[in-house]
Amino acid sequence: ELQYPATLNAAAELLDAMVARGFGERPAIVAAERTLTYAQLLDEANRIAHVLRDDLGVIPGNRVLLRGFNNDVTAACWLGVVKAGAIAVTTIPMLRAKELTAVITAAEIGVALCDRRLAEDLRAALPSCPSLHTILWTHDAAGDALAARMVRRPATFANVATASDDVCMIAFTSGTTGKPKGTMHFHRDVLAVCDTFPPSSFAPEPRDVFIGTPPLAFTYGLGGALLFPLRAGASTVLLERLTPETLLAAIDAYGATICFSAPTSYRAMAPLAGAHRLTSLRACVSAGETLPVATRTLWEGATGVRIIDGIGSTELLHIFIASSGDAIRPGATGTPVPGYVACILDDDGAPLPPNTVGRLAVKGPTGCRYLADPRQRDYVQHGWNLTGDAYLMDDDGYFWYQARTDDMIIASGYNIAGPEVEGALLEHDRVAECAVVGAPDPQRGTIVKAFVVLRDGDGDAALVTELQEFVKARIAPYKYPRAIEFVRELPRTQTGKLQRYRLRSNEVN
Ligand code: 3SK
Repeated sequence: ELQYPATLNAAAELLDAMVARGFGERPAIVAAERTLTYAQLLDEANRIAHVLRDDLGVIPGNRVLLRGFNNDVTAACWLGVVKAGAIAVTTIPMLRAKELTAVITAAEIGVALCDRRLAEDLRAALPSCPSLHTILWTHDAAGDALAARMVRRPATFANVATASDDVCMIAFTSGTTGKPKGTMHFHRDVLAVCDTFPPSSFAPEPRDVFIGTPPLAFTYGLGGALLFPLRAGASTVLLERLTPETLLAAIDAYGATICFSAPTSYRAMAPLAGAHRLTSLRACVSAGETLPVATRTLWEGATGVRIIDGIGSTELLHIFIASSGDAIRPGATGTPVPGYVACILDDDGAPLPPNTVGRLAVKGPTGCRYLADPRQRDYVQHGWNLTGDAYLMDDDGYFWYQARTDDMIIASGYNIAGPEVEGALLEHDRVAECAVVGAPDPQRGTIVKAFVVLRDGDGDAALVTELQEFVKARIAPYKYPRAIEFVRELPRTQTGKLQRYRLRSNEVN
């Protein structure tokens, strides 16, 4: 069992402790413009902690919004916030004003550190966010406000002596209804995820170089691109806006050994892999959505590197079921990560026998703590975290994904709530009714598909494009419906309830 001291600051363990252990001159973060050693990263995080405390009056327990791309500054800000005993609330760059407002309001954010390139939506959110009193801009051509303050502050900082069960981060997940839920995680949780999945799956070492696609604002990316490399004394390559082609090129250029990504990305990279050496790569992690056997076969055939599949959740912070090496069974996600236990329950919470589909239930060193949200009662029952996934466990204890138990759509590694996309579509004058579901797609696995009933007239290709652009302008663009089908009516029960299963199986007219 994992044991951590009662007084624990996760950032101090990931940075100060590593420098004290002799990692100071080793590269910690490799970014496009510069490389930061562990000592330099510590210096920067300390200055940020000073700016937060001494310039902005941030006190332990305050929530600080972080809005940036995957780069050295976002990483140093996260560490600085946690050193100061505050709570890091990272948001993915694509969030629009409406979504930012919901996050800022729910987390009662007072201070934001925001990349100037992402200013527009934060500015648009401001009038509806009375709690937000201070924004410091980074990456600002007109003068980087955070950097200007950092140079005036000391490079050493007395880390706040937080309790191991003080909250250090709140990660938001959009949930099935589209109303975001904040998931709170303790300092000890941050270390627990570093000390469970990575050592049991790919045993990171100081010579490892991590790289990957998920944003730092998604807990999958935070672990794979920051927490896991630092805990191992390794280095992480943080590059903005990676595409399949640039990720492959970067693996070679930086000699990356461990890659974190999602099935769609491995599928997109596989045909291009032949043009790259990829000799440094020793482990590829896939999560965020189920890994199709065909994608595994394609990637492994092209590169010879096996994919470590896993399932995690924002609620549990990181991966809790996975398989690696000879234990891989294509098609199965794997077995519980050491430290976690999992089982399959029926709708009444009773355990189901092997080979029976039911609700995946998980327990371990991390667990769901929603920020002031009654949905806590649905997610945690009798001590089990119910992830919302339907799974079966075979006779050998392997877990096989079946479907989502709710209406959440998982596309390209993102959780997308159908009702939120419906809400955006319904703002369009011509849309009378709509329903959004996940639809199978040969290239992407699952795509967002909208069934739309028009007020009048017929739909055509021009209207499809118009509706797609309309949605992109209202909510984060990755949520837009890649497919739109115009129908005369939506399938409903006699009591008017939408029959989503009929839409998924395309039983519409
Ligand atoms: O979706 C997942 O599988 C996942 C993995 C790690 C961390 C967070 C999530 C949602």
